Amino acid sequence: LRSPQSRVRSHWLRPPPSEFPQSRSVFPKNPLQASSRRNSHNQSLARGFCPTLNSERINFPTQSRDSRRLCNPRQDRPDTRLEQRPSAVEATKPKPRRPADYPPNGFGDFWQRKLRTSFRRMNRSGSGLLTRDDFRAIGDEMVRLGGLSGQRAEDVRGVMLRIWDDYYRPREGGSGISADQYVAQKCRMVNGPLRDDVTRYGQELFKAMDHNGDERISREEYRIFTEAWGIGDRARDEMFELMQRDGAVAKEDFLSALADFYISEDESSPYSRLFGDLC
Ligand SMILES: [Ca+2]
Repeated sequence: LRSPQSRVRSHWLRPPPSEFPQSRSVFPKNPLQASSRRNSHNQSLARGFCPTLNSERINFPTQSRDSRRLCNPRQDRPDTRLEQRPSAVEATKPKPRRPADYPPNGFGDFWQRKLRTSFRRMNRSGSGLLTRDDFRAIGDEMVRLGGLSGQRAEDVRGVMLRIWDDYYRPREGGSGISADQYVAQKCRMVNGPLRDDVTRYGQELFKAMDHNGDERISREEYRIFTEAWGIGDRARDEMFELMQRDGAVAKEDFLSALADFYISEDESSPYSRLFGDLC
């Protein structure tokens, strides 16, 4: 008689060749059998079973890409084809350009319409004469809509008044400028100093828009800016989608859009509506 220990040991010993069970090849010779196994495998996948995981039920949606990838170790890399495909909005985004890269401006009618549109947005009083009071009113409105107080409120008001003093105040005297004077001023500058000024002007405006100082314009901050300037909802949503990345607008994207608006004569540019529908 064999002791219990020897029986346990014999269980792990390799049996003689004659005692091998009938081996079953994983590659059946019969093609019908192979086809049957493939079908069974596919049906298991369709039902959400994963044969390589001991047939446990996987609660993935039936036939989802994820379930098939989990069940097939060869497909261990995620499918990035959809992620690489640009969205419709991404496809219409113009390539960022520096102000100096634009060709000389010929003062065309379309470009002048853009300027008159921006003039109307800034002329909050609607008097036809752009004055310091317009910029004070815009600053006050941005503070009110943003619920700002203290130093931050003073900073926003200060930026708007500085924009008036540095970029719009008539150097020849007088309390304000008309739309014609505004356009004439831009015609004198667009092929010269405006190429630098538009970046500095945009940086100042960005400071007033960025209420929490994180160097990005959130959707809410952009809403406050457009409401204070009288820019319509449709243009607001369209421009934000064009400029945003990861849900907010970075400074370089805003500066690029602003430069396009003030310098480009391209009628197909989507940034033509940065200050709302053209007048
Ligand atoms: Ca911000």
